[in-house]
Amino acid sequence: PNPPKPITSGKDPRFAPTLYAHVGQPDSWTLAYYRRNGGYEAVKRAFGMGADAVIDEVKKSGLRGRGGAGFATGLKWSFMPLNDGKPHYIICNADESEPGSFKDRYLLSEDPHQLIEGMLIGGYAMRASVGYIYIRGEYVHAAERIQAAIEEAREAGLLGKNVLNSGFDFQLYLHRGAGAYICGEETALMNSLEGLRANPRLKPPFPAAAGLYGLPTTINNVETFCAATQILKYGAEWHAEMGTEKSKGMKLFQVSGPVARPGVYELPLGTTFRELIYDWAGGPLEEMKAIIPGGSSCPMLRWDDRVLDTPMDYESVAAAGSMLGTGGVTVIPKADCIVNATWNMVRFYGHESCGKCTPCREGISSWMTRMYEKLVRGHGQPGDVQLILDMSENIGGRSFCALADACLGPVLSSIALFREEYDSLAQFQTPTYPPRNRWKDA
Ligand code: L3W
Repeated sequence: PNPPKPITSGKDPRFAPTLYAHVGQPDSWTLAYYRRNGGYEAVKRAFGMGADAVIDEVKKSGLRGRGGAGFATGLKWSFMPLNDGKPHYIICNADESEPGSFKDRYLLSEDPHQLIEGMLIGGYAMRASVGYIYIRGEYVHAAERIQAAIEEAREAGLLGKNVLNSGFDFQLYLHRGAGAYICGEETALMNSLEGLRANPRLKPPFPAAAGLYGLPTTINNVETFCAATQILKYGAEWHAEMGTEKSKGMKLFQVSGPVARPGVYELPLGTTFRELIYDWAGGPLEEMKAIIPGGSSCPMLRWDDRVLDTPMDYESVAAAGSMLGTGGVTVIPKADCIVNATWNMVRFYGHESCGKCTPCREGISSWMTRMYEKLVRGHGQPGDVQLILDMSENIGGRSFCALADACLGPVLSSIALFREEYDSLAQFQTPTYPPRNRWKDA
């Protein structure tokens, strides 16, 4: 089919939303609606091309993982062994818990068949006959919609044995988490699926070599699978035309904080922060001082012209000193206390640490959280900021998974940018009274 006509007034009229095209439409989550709008045509095209050609198509499209790391999707798919005779698994990571990220929940609840089709395409390409959607426990409504969509698809012969008479068998299961952020880390997620405690595993081996139940597994984010559906529908060239040289396609950007219209916006990679915040999100409602580009794990940047004019693609945001992450943009107003805002994030990571390794368990959950509490509660002493920096040095790069490093993103960046705010809270002197000389006084 021809690429869709723009339904928004984007700066570049070639680009129209596809991932979110049906979000908000009545009955968009039903199979009847999805089919009326060209649903399950992409997977038919995939079956016609053959599995290897599907992987090549995804490689050609330039799609990169939308969960935060931006790893090349086609390359990841090609890591799966082809003819090893073992069962293969694919998993959709729907454990969206990163503060500032809320794009997947609407894909899940409003367009579940787009995801199921993407997983069919992935499963077919990677010779996996079983797929799991691991959804965070708090997404109750989305889980109900996904479960209903899976059942509808199964009844229509889109899941199960011999999907659409292609000879390909594919079973899909929904698994609900119980509210732990760490389950979004891919190896912890697999442990949780296996019924174990959600502690991360050592990498390598990467999941493609030894994943779920020790078998070849590929894990992709919700948006990544949905993008695969669109790529198979409109072609790799269509996808590769959007975005920048190394960051191709459309991306779901999220804006939170005091702006006129916070929400999710589907825009080409490479759109500037200024365009997202001013033209789409309606502009800030008060004076701003900082911006978190991609979810709380990504270091914050100063709110200035240089940062606002930075294109939101993986390379440019990295060059500006942060990460694009999930594209969850949070703006921080000038009037907010940066130490308090950072404490909020530190508390989150401290609470979510799985406790497996010492730097994270003792460093983040205990020491870092207490140091911030001390500062914010007015007991900060000279030397406390340096102590936080020393602690960070002993935590960074020394933990088992990325959670502790993720916490250092906001900590180190906020100290680097707003040291004076920290120092102003580290002034408290322990009162010392001259010891009373009872004899002399007498
Ligand atoms: C085979 C290799 N596979 C890498 C695979 C790896 C994984 C993917 C990316 O964290 C980031 C994190 C958060 N052979 C491979 C290989 N792979 N090398 O590629 O791997 P990696 O390790 O770069 O990242 P990750 O551990 O998946 C993801 C950041 O995302 N983040 C958090 C997001 C939270 C959400 C959410 O709530 N929805 O997405 C935000 O920025 O800091 O850096 O599959 O196996 N040689």
